[in-house]
Amino acid sequence: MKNMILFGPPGSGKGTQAVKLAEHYNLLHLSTGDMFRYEIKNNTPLGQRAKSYMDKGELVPDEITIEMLKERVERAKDVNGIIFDGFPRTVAQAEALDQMLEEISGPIKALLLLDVPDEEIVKRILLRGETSGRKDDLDEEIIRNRIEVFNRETTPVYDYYDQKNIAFKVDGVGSVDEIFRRICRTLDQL
Ligand code: B4P
Repeated sequence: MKNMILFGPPGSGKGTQAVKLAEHYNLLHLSTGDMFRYEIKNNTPLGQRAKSYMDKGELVPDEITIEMLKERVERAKDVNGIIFDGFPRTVAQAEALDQMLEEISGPIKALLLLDVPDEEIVKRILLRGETSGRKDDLDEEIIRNRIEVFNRETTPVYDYYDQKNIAFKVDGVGSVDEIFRRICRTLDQL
């Protein structure tokens, strides 16, 4: 497996599974959410711009996100492959990703959607909010806005890769290890 996308609504377990998959398949894990949180923690100009969107549960504008990701992908020339976590979240980001991978390394081999019902997501994120210190995890209204943004702006990304016959759905409810095994089974069959 070379380059792949871990896809799904907020709180579907992308970050959780990406860490395990990166280790198992020896891939570089790139999470745009983690990158933004790092910039915010260090109070950089990029972090200051991203924070206003993230706190409301909105997407950070494409031009900021694509530029930041491109810089990281360019630095990753010698890796075995990349697991993209939380990117792309819009069709414009997907098109930009395809273009940058064409220039730099191989194409996306698979997109895996972690399928989790809305009510389970709200429960998980509120629970994480008790310890994460993330403003976007604390307020149910903001969490529901993140789900709405996902349904409106991000789900078309699934169709974009489905048209290329490389989009797969995995049941995202169950224990972390069960879900990990489901994802590996899907990937190993490719
Ligand atoms: P992300 O950091 O991508 O955050 P996420 O969607 O909340 O997390 P994820 O799905 O990774 O869930 P996790 O494994 O942590 O994005 C945050 C914000 O950044 C976005 O709202 C946006 O503003 C901005 N952003 C990021 N990328 C962007 C982009 N490309 N374009 C524009 N804006 C962008 O799991 C969640 C919780 O569930 C955890 O507490 C975990 O312990 C728990 N959990 C995991 N698996 C479980 C299981 N099987 N059962 C029960 N609980 C489980």
